[in-house]
Amino acid sequence: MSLHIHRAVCPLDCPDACSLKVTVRDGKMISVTGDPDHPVTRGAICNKVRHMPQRVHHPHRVLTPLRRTGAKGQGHFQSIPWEDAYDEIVHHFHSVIKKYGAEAILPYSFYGNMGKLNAEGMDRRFFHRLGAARLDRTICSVAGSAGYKATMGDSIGTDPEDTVNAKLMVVWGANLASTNMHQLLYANQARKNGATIVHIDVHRNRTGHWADWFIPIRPGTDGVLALGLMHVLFAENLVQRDFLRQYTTGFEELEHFVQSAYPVAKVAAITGVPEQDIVRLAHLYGTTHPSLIRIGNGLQHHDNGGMTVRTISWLPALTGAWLHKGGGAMKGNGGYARLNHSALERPDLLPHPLPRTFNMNQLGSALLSSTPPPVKALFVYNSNPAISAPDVNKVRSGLQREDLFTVVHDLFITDTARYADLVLPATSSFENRDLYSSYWHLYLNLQEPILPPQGEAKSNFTLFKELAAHMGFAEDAFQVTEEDMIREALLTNNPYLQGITYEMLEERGWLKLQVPPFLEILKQGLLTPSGKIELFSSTLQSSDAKSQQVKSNEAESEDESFPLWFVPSVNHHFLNSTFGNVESLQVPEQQPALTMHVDDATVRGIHNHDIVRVWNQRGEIQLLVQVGQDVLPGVVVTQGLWWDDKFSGMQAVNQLTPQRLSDMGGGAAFFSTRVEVAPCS
Ligand SMILES: Nc1nc2c(c(=O)[nH]1)N[C@H]1C(S)=C(S)[C@@H](COP(=O)(O)OP(=O)(O)OC[C@H]3O[C@@H](n4cnc5c(=O)[nH]c(N)nc54)[C@H](O)[C@@H]3O)O[C@H]1N2
Ligand SMILES: Nc1nc2c(c(=O)[nH]1)N[C@H]1C(S)=C(S)[C@@H](COP(=O)(O)OP(=O)(O)OC[C@H]3O[C@@H](n4cnc5c(=O)[nH]c(N)nc54)[C@H](O)[C@@H]3O)O[C@H]1N2
Ligand code: SF4
Ligand SMILES: [Mo]
Repeated sequence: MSLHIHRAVCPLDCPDACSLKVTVRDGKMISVTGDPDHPVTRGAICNKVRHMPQRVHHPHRVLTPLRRTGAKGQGHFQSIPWEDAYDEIVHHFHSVIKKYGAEAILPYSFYGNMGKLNAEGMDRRFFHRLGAARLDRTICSVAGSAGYKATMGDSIGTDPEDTVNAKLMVVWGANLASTNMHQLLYANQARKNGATIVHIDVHRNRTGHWADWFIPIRPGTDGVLALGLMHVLFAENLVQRDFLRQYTTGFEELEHFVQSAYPVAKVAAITGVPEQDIVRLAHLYGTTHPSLIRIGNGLQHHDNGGMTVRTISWLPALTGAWLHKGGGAMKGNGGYARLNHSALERPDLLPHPLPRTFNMNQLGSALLSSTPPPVKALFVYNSNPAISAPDVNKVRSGLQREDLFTVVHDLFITDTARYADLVLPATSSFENRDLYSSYWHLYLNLQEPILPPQGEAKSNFTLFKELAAHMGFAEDAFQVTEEDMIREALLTNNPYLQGITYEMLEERGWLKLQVPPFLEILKQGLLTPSGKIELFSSTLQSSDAKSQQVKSNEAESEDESFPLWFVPSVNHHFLNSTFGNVESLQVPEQQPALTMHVDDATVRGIHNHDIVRVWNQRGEIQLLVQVGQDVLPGVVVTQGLWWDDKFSGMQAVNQLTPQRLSDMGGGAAFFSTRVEVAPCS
């Protein structure tokens, strides 16, 4: 018997990017815990990843390449050798390219594995060289990132390790208790030292129950609330004018604008937050230091997501919160860890003129479009769009096309893979070497293989490298090892990465970026055009404050004959759709449910625990209803991206969500959805 405890990295799309201790017995992962030595993980991990062995050694893992034998969507496959799979792909790609051009081939991927080499490395090189259509990877956080960048120049904010010093933490549209547990642990520490925790959300979920003060708000109106807070802060002179003069642009314009356009009564009417609560929150925010705003994804999955985050990101400048250790704001800190992306992705391999680009939020339309050339081949990896993409009925109609050649590389026969012509077995991240950064904390982590590849599984890195060889791509870009590529990624002029080497990562497992205190960054100058914090930016005209006013009032593009706002967010025990097939994690989630206000239920004759129909112009699903007071009237919430086969195909919540793009960055508008609900007859 052999028993080893290895250092590892959590590969999931989660801000915490935990450092793990994995026990491996006779080549099998048997337990996973948090690394007690990692300064942020500090021995704690979520329940999901403690169940990682059940995922890695799941009896349904795909262990060989598979060729489809039944109809698309049915999920019938037979095992084939890798060489046959490669030959088939090469044959199809060549014939598509000959007839329609390489732009008729579309890669579709996201961050099922956050590893740099496996999510944005060899795959990108391959598709660039192929000349395939490009994919704009917009499904997660681009809208808010664009909004935040308009103010701050980059995705940089407060170091989470400093936030234990905060005396006020505003958790805004983030479900920390489920999605960022180590920020919650810092908040608990801060609370012990007297901090107040405020949660602003459309749903009193785990985070709302944990917070000291939960403020329910109407969906998509957070920007207006922020403007109302600014109104009070300016009116009562709770702003730091020295800071504003020194480090910001446009504050006089902003002051004038909020004073005239956003009186508290109007803000209360739009947001549903009572006037006295707006004033109380403004006082708390204006008088407490250090104060931190944790900006979540709930804000940016709306039509107005960019502008909402942009507006909220003005607040810390008004009170000078950036001056205090642990104060400021945090939306994403990915800007600090920026690696050498051109070395990783090799855009120099792209043909000229550049191939067309599809926005991943509009995959359904891309597959159904008749604009030439049609998409004739689709290559999906690190993602499960038949569940996670907006308007999945369109996506599935596209996947159903007989003339579409679809390859899916995954660990499982997901709902997407069921439509594939070829399913290729992917390794788990624990079978690979890769480099990880976090979009929240400031550490880089190195993963070395601690398990052998299961069955005939191959990593994305190996798959695309070998596919390149089969396509006859002879460039150096396809001859490298994982270690070479990590070294290339680390060679950058990013000042925060200076001094970090492969050898040091190999020796210690993780390293902290060299990020100075925020005031220093401010003094050096931000990446905005003015180098300052831009309130009313020079790149986005001030007129979009007007569009904020209009857009925040309603989801103006949704059909108003559907009276209820539908917010389908993620759940506690899955990671997007990942883990949705792990029984020990399905059990605590019970079943897909809809949270509804008692007034909305009563007028519809709906009782607690009824099964209800939820529908709009795009589709219909059925859910178990939970009637109560955890949402405002007019709002319904469901959590979790459940797999189809678990509850007879009626719960894919994204049947109802729109492909519409947000105001900035082309982001997804999952939460700007309207529906009607009725009891099932
Ligand atoms: N357990 C678990 N953890 C995860 C994930 C998971 O699926 N499960 N997913 C990971 C990924 S990819 C991401 S991007 C992050 C996302 O994590 P978060 O940033 O927490 O984002 P969400 O959970 O999408 O939404 C956060 C909250 O926004 C609320 N919300 C929706 N609309 C509005 C609104 O208009 N105003 C306000 N104030 N609140 C609103 C929702 O009710 C929800 O509580 O989590 C990561 N971590
Ligand atoms: N209704 C609604 N929809 C949403 C959201 C929401 O809040 N509400 N959140 C959105 C957000 S923020 C995000 S980020 C997206 C995420 O959506 P997806 O990118 O689809 O993420 P997952 O559903 O976790 O699927 C990831 C897949 O990658 C596979 N995978 C893991 N590791 C590897 C690997 O190394 N190689 C390969 N080839 N495959 C691997 C996993 O097995 C899994 O099937 O979902 C979005 N969809
Ligand atoms: S999912 Fe998040 S909290 Fe859980 S182990 Fe991974 S990084 Fe840590
Ligand atoms: Mo995400």
